[in-house]
Amino acid sequence: MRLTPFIDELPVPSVLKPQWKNTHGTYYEVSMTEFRQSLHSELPDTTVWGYQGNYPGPTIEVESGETVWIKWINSLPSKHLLPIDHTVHGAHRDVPDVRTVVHVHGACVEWESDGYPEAWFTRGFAETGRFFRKEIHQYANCNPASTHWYHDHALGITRLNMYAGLVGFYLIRNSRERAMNLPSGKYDVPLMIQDKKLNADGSLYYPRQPEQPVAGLDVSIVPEFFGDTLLVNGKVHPCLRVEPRKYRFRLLNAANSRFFRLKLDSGQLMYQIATDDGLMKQPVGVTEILLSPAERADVIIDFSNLQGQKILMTNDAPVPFPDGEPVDESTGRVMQFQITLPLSHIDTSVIPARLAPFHKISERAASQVRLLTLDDATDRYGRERLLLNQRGWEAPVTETPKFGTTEIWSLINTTADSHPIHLHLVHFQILDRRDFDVEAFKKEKKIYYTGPVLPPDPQECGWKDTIRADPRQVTRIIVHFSTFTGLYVWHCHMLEHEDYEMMRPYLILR
Ligand SMILES: [Cu+2]
Repeated sequence: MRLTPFIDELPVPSVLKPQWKNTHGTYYEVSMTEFRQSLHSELPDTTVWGYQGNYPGPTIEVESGETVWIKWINSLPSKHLLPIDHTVHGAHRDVPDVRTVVHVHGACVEWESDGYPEAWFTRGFAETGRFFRKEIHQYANCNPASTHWYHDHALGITRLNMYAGLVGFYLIRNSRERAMNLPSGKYDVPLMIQDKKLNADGSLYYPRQPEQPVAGLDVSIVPEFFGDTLLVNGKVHPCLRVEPRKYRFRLLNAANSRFFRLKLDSGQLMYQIATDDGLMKQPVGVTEILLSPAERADVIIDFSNLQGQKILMTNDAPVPFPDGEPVDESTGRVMQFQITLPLSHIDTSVIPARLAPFHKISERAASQVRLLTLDDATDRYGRERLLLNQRGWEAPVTETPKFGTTEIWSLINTTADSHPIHLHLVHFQILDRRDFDVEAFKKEKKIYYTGPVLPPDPQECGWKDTIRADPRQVTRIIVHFSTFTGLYVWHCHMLEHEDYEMMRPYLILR
């Protein structure tokens, strides 16, 4: 589908209103439903799934430390919008097709409310997965001010539920950040970037089969999904009319598998102020920002003195990343900023020279080093099946950090693609990356490094919950397990990988 770009205004999701709020906390109810919504003015409306009748769902805004309860309500039809592969883990014929469970990505949360993939529930909680514990989830929000997001996480169909539209922003704010005088209010705009394929009748297209169809299967999971059209906040190639002043944008890659490498065609700098889990030590001026699925970066863009101009946000990340196909005209453009609004008042917001204290965790603090491989395997249909540490989802738990300890996880990527690895609950720091000899490793199970130690990119110097593990490299992260105990997950955030079977449970022991 070729649709005229930059004719539709960027939608900004509304902020969710609570059912009630008192000194103990705040209670929300959020329904998931199927409805029709316009993704582009030249297309008929699209049937999507969303929260509170919106895709993306309403933005949930909370304070650091505020206790929040959310009743997530499944009011979806019993038939799925998209083709289900019943051969992948957790999606066999013995479970209902339409299952949901909500994960707040980046959340500091008890395990029973984390959105464990087997804690799914159906309409009216009629059926539930074996790890379902409660209808009302409780969030501690023991995080600094940060850009988080919520999305579906049901085992074996996460890629379909999220593609259908079950995604939204979850922003944590606090007085410390408010005192910094960053661009705020209508000058603080979240941007959720995704790719999709749309049929001429407006309906969502998701493949029933890979390019080489799998013999014997009506529907088969694909190795990765890459759409030919980019959307921001649920609108195809939108435009945003802005004032000639500074804006804060919260960039989120919410695509199934596509990486985005974002630039402005004006060549100007974006001042990154936050990573996945909060403000950085100091702002970093960058001309491009690479975001793998689920990564976030908050940036300040200054449109001062650019009155009347139009600035394009472009993307040039190959798919799969990093050695795949280049982008085309459609996937190479994200959205347009039109500096056409009059300045409503003098811009007094600032880009502070210092943002937040940040202390590097010392490697010596680690009591355990885990060597964890990212592996290619093949299933009984001859399809690629990606694994973590040679194990699938059903294998017994092997990562069992003790509460209060610090660990180094060495992610040994033996595959040809980059994988965004996400750990639930915790926030970590990246130590370094280093090339190694994959063939020798496969033969001898020993790591022979073939390159120098590479420090994290400037844009990664902060708290992270999702990190690129690049091909033929060992990526080391350092993690402190200090907020909750219980059963969580770690996984690749390319959703087609996560669903098959690049996801593992991990257990934080008391
Ligand atoms: Cu992956």
